[in-house]
Amino acid sequence: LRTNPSKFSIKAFSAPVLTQDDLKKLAADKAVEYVKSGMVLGLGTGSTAAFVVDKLGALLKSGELTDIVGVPTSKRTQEQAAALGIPLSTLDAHPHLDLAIDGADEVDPNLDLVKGRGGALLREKMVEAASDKFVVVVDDSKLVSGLGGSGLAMPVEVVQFCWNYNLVRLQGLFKEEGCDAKLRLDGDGKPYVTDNSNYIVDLYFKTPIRDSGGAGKEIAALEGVVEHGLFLDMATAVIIAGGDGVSVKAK
Ligand code: ABF
Repeated sequence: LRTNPSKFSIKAFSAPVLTQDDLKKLAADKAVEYVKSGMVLGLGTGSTAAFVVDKLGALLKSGELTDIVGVPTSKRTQEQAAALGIPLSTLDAHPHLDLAIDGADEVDPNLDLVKGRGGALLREKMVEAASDKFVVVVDDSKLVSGLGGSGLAMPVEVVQFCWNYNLVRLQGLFKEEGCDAKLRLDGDGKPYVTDNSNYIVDLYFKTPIRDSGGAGKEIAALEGVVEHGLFLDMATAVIIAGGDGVSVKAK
């Protein structure tokens, strides 16, 4: 069969441009495939995790999922899930979770994470550490070659008592690495207060953290530090949505 090329015109099809929210939703939809009826679930915080919670609510409503219980990682998520009719619980009542799904701020090639720019790091770490599986949902803007390498905040939750004392001590810890530390402020210029009534000191590294395990231990050793945003060796899988589609990296 021969065709006369001159008779055919080639139409240029341009793929629809996906927004960052589209990518977050794609990752969220993929993560929800891990959820089975009857599971106790850790519900994450942040805009990507919110898509997960929305989807869980929709699947409960349609009857495709039944008997799930959610343990929220923040007051925001608690309110969102309650409004969607998702039965809620706590670590006190459910100290062992089947699966937690949450977003992240940075993901490195080992699937280690920086989390907590949304301010919910303490409850996130408690809930996710209590889960059999921890699935992370991100768009590909969160991928870094080394943690702290994005130049954005690595949060540390500190008690309010003498917060400046701890700010100075945190500033001193990684001075040689050119790291700066700042008290996080809210939109009104007042100290940002977490769900646990603590403050947050954000660390800004100029280059990726050389030894994130060691850094985490040094930070945690300071009295008055409640938790830090290095989530090391916790993720069992990371779902990444990008222009080329959704991929899953697992340990
Ligand atoms: C939570 O939400 C946090 O640990 C992280 O700080 C943030 C990510 O938010 P988003 O999905 O909106 O980028 O997962």
